[in-house]
Parts: sequence; structure tokens; C-alpha cells
Amino acid sequence: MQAPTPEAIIAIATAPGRGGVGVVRVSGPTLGWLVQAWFGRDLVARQATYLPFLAADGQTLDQGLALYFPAPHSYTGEDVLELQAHGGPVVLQLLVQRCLELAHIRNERLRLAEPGEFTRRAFLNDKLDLAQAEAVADLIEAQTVAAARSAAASLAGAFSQEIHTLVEQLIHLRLLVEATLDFPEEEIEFLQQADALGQLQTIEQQLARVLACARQGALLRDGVKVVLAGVPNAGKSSLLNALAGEEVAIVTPIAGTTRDKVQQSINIEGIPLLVIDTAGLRETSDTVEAIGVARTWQEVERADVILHLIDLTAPDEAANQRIAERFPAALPVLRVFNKIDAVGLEPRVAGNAVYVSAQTHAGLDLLQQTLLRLVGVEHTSDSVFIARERHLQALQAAQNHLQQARQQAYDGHGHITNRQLDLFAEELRLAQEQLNSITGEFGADDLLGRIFSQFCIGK
Ligand SMILES: Nc1nc2c(ncn2[C@@H]2O[C@H](COP(=O)(O)OP(=O)(O)OP(=O)(O)O)[C@@H](O)[C@H]2O)c(=O)[nH]1
Ligand SMILES: [Mg+2]
Repeated sequence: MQAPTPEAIIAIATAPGRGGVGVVRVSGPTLGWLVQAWFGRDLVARQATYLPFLAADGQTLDQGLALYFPAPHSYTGEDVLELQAHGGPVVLQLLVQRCLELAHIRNERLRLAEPGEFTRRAFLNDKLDLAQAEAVADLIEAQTVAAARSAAASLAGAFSQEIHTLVEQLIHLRLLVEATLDFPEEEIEFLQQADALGQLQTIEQQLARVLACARQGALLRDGVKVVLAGVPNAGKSSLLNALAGEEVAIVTPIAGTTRDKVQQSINIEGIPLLVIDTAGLRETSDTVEAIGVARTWQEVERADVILHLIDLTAPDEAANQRIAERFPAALPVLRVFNKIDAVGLEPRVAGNAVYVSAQTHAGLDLLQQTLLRLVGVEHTSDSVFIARERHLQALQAAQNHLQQARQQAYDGHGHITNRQLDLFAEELRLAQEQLNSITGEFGADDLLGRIFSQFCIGK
């Protein structure tokens, strides 16, 4: 059954508000009617034409550029018309209204676009795969230069290419295994000869590398939530200010200064971090402070990593111990021994502990590096592609299926133990399905809905 022809869609593609130029974008199976109806002439493909945009009564709404991209050579793969006008919300709205009006007169189907719908059509028309389409949104949302670069790398296909390479190798291996299933007598020798195990191990190694890279990409995209916790006066607010490079939080010698959380977005080597300063942890009869302390624990629960501040000038082993015991077990914790300037120590790293001065900034660079290492940042080179939690889960699932496949068929010495090679074949198939879901070859409709609804309108 053939899918019904989609209706044409229209949206203001530039950000809301005023700007020098604003863009209205239309996409549809055919838009020749709109060009004719509005401009009374054809437009040369992919060439800017300076035109008046006229209202129904012949009055000029604006003058600007019209660009016509006939299918399939357009962003969406459909006919696309882009109008560059002056970037005021009212004038752009008038242009949209005029298009809708013309569609009505011509009895053509045209409606306002939903968020991400242009990119969704690009995906459906094979202009982009799903990982690339997601990268479009990630590029728009990027908070740091490194995140933007890696999103651009994914958009250009760096991530998809890695997935394709893996899938091709997997298909090669699957063909081998499936072919031997029909020859039960010789299958084992055949697989040994073709070094199926060697092929499988190569794929596993490459997948591990892609997964490591994707983890970096996910950090770049999602950022890291860092919570500063510790006894009052340990220097949490001072450290927030030092990391932020500005006086975001109030610092005083009075224990219990910070009551409510204070947060600041910063970036270290392009990795976006949200640093949250909290109320110092202690038993208190002060109502306001007690609420602050309760909030600190809430923030701790939601953290990706904790910086546990310890005051070298007022050592209180028991209090610090009690605090450390309440940290969630799986959470990485960096112990920050603060105020080295006051006790005459040098900055240094010792395992998951650093010695610093939030006041003089001594050791701040060590702290930053240790923090990045703790959350799993290995390198932030340009080769990192952006990735999402969804991708990590698919890669991990694929990894599990490959491991299962190996365990189904082979013993620890690389000998085939199981004559039930159909299970081996099935695990390989499942691994491939997971990889394909990243680029959208197996995309379920609800998944697409979720991904594209998070886009901005006009993209
Ligand atoms: N000498 C020295 N003093 C510091 C250092 N860091 C913080 N202080 C001082 O310690 C006191 C408390 O600092 P804050 O940053 O307010 O401490 P806090 O942990 O936020 O305290 P609460 O908000 O009360 O929980 C202030 O007088 C700071 O100037 C440091 O590295 N060296
Ligand atoms: Mg404070």
C-alpha cells in the first residue's frame, strides 16, 4: 500500500523575536503552484530572486529573497521554498498567512509545521539517517564549542559511518554463520577455517572503541552535574566562585552562610558542567538552614559526581565520615581538601582526593583534571562525535548480544562447543538490530515521534 502524499508544511524557521533577516520555510511534495500563485512566474532553481511579497490586495508586505529548491535536491527531499524577509515577528507571520491563504484559494493542502517536521521529512526521504537528524537538534542546542563541533561531526556522518562499518562486518559474519547452518556436517570446520571467532572478536573490539567514543559524546551533549557538599565553612561557595571565575555565591566566615542552592554552568575543556553549591551539612535547629540541608541531600541524590569539601583548618574526621557514608554508593566522589594555603601544603592529587585552595586557586587545575577523569572524560579531541543516552543503550545492548553469541558457541579456548549454532546466529542478528536502531533502519514510530518532537519549530 502506498503512503498518502504528505501535505505541505510551513513555518518561520528563524528564532522568535526581531532580527535583520527572518526566514519562512515551506516544504511539500510540489510547490510550483505556490510559486506561480504568489509570484506569477517561475523561479530559477537554487537561485536567489529579489521580489516583492504581495498581499491579496496587491500591497507589498515586504521585499526579500525567494529561494526555490525543487525535489529532491533540498533539505527535506521535497520541494522547498525559502523566503528571506525582514526579521520581525509580525511581517513573518503575515508571509505565513499569505501562503496559507493562497493554498486555500488553490485548494492545496498546506498547514503549520510541527517541531522538527522538516528534519523528520529529511529523514523519511533518506536525506539524513536518524543519528544525523538527532545531531541537527544537538548542534542547535550545543552549549560549548566542543559540543557544537562534535554535533557537526555527527551531522556530517562520523558516528553513522562507525555504525555502518560495524554493521557491514556483522553482516559478513552472519552470512558465514547462516550459510553453514545448512551444512550440519561441516559447519564447525567451516567456521574454524573462516576464523569466525576472530571476526567476532574484531567486531567486539571495534564496538568497545565506538562505545567509549559515544560516552564522551554523551558527556558533551548532556553535561555533568557536579554537587559541592561538606560541612559548613569548608569552602564550597568559595570553590564554586573559583570554578565559575566570578562571585556567584556569598562567602563569609560564618558557618551556615549558604542556605539555598546556588548553581552555575561552567565548562572545562568544552565539557559542560552544572556546578551546584549547597548548604553546609550539619545538625541544626535553625528552620531555614535545616531546609537547606535537606535540599543538599536531594541534590546529592541527583548528582553525576560529588565534590566532598573538607576543611584542613578545622579537621572533623567524624563529621566528614558521617557525610561520606550517606553518599549514594555508586556515585563517584572526589574528596577536596581545601585551604592548603592556611596550613602550608602544596597542591597535589592522591587517588580520588585533591589538595587545593579555593581562595588562592592553587591546585584548581589539578582539581579540574581529576574531576574530568572521574566522570570518564578521556580526551576531547575533534574526532569525538555527539551521542545520546539512546545510542549508548543500543551500543551496550549490541555488546551484550555479541558476548552472548560468543558464549553460546565457543569455550574459553576458542573451540566451538555448542552444535546449536542457530542461537549463535540469532544473537548476531539481535546485535545488528540494535546497531541499526541507532541510524534508524529499524526505527519504531513512537521513537521517531519522541525524537522529532524535541526539535524547535521550523527545523
Ligand atoms: N585560607 C583559606 N580560607 C578559605 C579558603 N576557602 C574558603 N575560605 C574561607 O572559609 C570561609 C568559608 O568559606 P565559604 O566558601 O563560605 O564556605 P562554605 O562551605 O560555602 O560555607 P557554608 O555556606 O556556610 O556551608 C570564608 O571565610 C572563606 O574566605 C581557602 O582555600 N583558604
Ligand atoms: Mg556556602
